[in-house]
Amino acid sequence: MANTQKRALITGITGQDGMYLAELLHEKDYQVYGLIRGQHNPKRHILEQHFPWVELLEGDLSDMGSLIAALEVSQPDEVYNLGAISFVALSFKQPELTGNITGLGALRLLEAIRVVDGGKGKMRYYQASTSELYGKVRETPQNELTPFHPRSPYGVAKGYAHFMTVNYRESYGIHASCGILFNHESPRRGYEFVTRKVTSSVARIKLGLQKELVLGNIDSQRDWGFAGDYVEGMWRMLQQDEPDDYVLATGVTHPISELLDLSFAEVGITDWKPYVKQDPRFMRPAEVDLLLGDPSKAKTKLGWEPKVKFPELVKMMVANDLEIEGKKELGSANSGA
Ligand code: F7E
Repeated sequence: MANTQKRALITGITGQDGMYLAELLHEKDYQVYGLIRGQHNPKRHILEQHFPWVELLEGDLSDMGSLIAALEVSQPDEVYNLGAISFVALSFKQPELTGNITGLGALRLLEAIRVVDGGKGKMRYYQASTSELYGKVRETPQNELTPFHPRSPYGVAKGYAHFMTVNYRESYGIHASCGILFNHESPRRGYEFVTRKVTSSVARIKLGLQKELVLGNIDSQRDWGFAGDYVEGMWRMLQQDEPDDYVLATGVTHPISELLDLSFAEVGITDWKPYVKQDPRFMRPAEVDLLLGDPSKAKTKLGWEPKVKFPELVKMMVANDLEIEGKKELGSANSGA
């Protein structure tokens, strides 16, 4: 009997979205392949320990041959391109690298699909587009038709990847879709992003491990959702008969001050001002002031809706960081440090 198990290849599998998506696809009985880059990738052991059912393939978005090889080995029905230099602040410091990985990386993967799939139309493609494309926003809320005006090398590189995906769809008939995802967070979020920086610092302040939290511009507003909800939307896009582009967002925006209010309240601190400092080091050369997404197309066409609300998300992240930081403290106390 022919093997009907679906196969998926994920780039960026070591990130929060990659992990949630891998879990979702595993639950749906996919064979999951993950592209992993570099010698001694520090996150490799996390995947091997917690996701033993993922088959890791060595490769890099900057290396076309490795992408062709990964597609030939995995023969995926679905390819999710989540790999990127995704930290906006870093993209200002390393714009060329960002262009190469975040922008050209998508082109290489699309081109590899074109070559390996050979026009059979078997391999569907998901491109992780982003609300950073809207940048200096032309209208609020932002939807699929809102013009793009990116404000960082990251946003510009994502614009290239976005339009290249549309172009491969229109030129070669590849089932390629872009998810324009607004900020999405989780206990697996990297510590460099503002939500995790705040929740981990709040936990450390509560435990007496840190005195203050130093931030950049706290006037910006973001439409923050839960990453676990968003990967479901990615998957739904690739189950449609026709490829298309969709906004995934909550439809509610929050200032950073609200993130601070909720996070500090979780540890019983009502006035956070004495703990929070600002430093120009964390300011960006150009800022995205306000993002607010309109997810109505995803709701109507994909039946997708985010479940976790912002206060619940913050609660989940602070609780997780209290546990992690508490264990670290216990570890150092036991070692007599
Ligand atoms: O910044 C401000 C910062 O780095 C949010 C990525 O996943 O979402 C993310 O991009 C806001 C900005 O996320 C600090 O200036 C203040 O206004 O958490 P962030 P981001 O830049 O919105 C989009 C959708 C993506 O696609 C990206 O890949 O917070 N902010 N003080 C700070 N931000 C950071 N990181 N650190 C601070 O100390």
